[in-house]
Amino acid sequence: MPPPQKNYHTAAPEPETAIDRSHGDFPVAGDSDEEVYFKTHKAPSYLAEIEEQTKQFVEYHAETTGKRIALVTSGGTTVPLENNTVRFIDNFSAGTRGATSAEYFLENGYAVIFLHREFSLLPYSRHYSHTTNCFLDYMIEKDNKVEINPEFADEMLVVLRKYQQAQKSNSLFLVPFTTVNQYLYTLKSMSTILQRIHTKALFYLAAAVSDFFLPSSRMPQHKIQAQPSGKLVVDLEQVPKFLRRLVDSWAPQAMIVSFKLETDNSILIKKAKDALSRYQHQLVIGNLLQSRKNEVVIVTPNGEQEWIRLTEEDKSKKVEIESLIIPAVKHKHEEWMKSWQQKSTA
Ligand code: PAZ
Repeated sequence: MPPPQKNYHTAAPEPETAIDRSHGDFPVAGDSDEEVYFKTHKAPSYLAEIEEQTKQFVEYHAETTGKRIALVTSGGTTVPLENNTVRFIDNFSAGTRGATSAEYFLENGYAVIFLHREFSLLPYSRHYSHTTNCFLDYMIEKDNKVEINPEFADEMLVVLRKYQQAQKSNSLFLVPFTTVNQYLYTLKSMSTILQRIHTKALFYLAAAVSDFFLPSSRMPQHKIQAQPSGKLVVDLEQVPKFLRRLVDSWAPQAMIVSFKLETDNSILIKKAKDALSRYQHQLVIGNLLQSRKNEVVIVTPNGEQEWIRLTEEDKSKKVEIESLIIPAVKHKHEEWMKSWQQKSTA
């Protein structure tokens, strides 16, 4: 059994919360937005430890199992409005897509780094941790002891075995984030570490990352007080587009799959295509907020669109759409690895 993973808590503000202005407010001309971002925002205090554990995880699979590694991002990032954070902006994502996909990646032979919003859904425990699925509802009391309700025991045994197998084989590494800053720093570090396995790395970016944020240079240290105007006006800036960096320099050989969420069906495909031409990565999975659990569209750089839809029968059998998405992604990843092999032997 691998040693138990250490828990990091990302939801509490950093202990040292003073605003660091030592880097100045004016970036050197010529830096890209992404470079400016990392120069003007502090790395999370726990990052070095997580990097070390990630290196061990990647090295273990590179040397021992030879498994491909999927970095799955999941859940929503927050945008703090104060350094000692009382208020923050958040989004709807519960991490269902990410946690469910992580399970199917494991079933399909991948090792998984699960970069997730702390307290959002996790692979395996997700079956019992949602508020409408309280784990206590699965228990009964018998002779003064707690037991699993026999009605659910068979199903739970299946989940338990898969969970224990993932643990025993050291195939699942959980890494939390809360804020958009923690997410960006951690993603950057992990991508650089994953260069070790070249094309065997797969990025599956299902997290709902904030598009706007409050730069640390303008963040008040303490709780925002009532304003004389009776209003609170928040002036946010655009989060730099890190996907370009990921593709160009953080993980140039990895296969990169991003998600595109829209609420208007008529623009979904166009937005997916725009993302592919802007970032030059390998796959966009488009989904609509309203129907994301029942249908998605896989869009490739050459314009192919493959819809994956649950049939009525699938729905009645409680088939999860991720069980269909992951084999399709795995297939594309195999093609990606082959194309690199051909390039290197040509
Ligand atoms: O976490 P969840 O299952 O509730 O939602 C998943 C999702 C819609 C956030 C994901 O499928 C997705 O589209 N992520 C990318 C969002 C975006 O930045 O467009």
